[in-house]
Amino acid sequence: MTTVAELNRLHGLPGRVHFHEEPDGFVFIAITTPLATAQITLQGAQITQWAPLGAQPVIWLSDAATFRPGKSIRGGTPVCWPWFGPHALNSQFPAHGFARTLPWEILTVQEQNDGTIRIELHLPPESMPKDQWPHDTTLHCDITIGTQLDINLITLNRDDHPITVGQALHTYFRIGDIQQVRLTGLEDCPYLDKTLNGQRFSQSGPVHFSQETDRIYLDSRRDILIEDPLLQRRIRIIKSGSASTVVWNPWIEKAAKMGDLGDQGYLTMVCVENANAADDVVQLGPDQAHHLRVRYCIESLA
Ligand code: TA6
Repeated sequence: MTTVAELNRLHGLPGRVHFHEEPDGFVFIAITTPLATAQITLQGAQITQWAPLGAQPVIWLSDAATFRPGKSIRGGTPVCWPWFGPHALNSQFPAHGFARTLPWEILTVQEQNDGTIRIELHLPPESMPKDQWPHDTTLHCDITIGTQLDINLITLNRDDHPITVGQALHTYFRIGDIQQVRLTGLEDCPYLDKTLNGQRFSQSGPVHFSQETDRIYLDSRRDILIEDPLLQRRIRIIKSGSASTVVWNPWIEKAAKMGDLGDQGYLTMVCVENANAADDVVQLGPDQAHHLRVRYCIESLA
């Protein structure tokens, strides 16, 4: 694995992009620009912090998050790939796939003409566990950081046979109070309610939160808005290449059992995940690529 000194020599941008390492070897990328600040972990290509200049953090990270190699991080933008949720056949395989708990590699780091920072990473194919994923596939993640946050997750099937990929950007958003937040953009979408054994319902009106909420919305292709009256902002989620949207808040009991969500963490987070899950998993033929793209931006409610 490339040392942090080497990473800074190859990809560091003085005053903008700096690599640093925590005691147990966890490597972070710190991004500071006139537009925004952010932090990314090499493990999982996970954005653990992002705040446009002068704004409250938009990405939520648990106060009780732990950073241990091979262990998922509670918060940020976990990459769920090449399946979402439990593995369909083998419960021993990790929930949400292996991409979020493996070390990724930097391909390029650039400061672009508009002042944004673009970082391209990939998950080395040779690090993908062949017992879990006996396919020849590449996985890239392009991240552009500015007053907006763009993520493009690119899967390429290099095999001579079709593959089926489930995926999600399992993003945790920072909100003022889950009891006052509502989501719009999911009206009339069918959804599978995982708190009710996956029963199918249709969304009527905005989504409000008053209990554990764990839903896979299907055929959900419109912008999703997180309306946050306490922080007086809305977070707009613009997506393409994603037919599903997963909405999750563990609420009190489940949060207490999780151990890494913090005491009152559930109150200030909501997961709105751009996905291809359940009925919407992606079939890729030989040499076919799929792009799962999101753009997060904030708008004032004042
Ligand atoms: O996306 C919602 C969900 O599938 C929930 O069912 C819950 O398991 C959550 O993901 C967190 O999963 P994790 O494996 O990160 O603890």
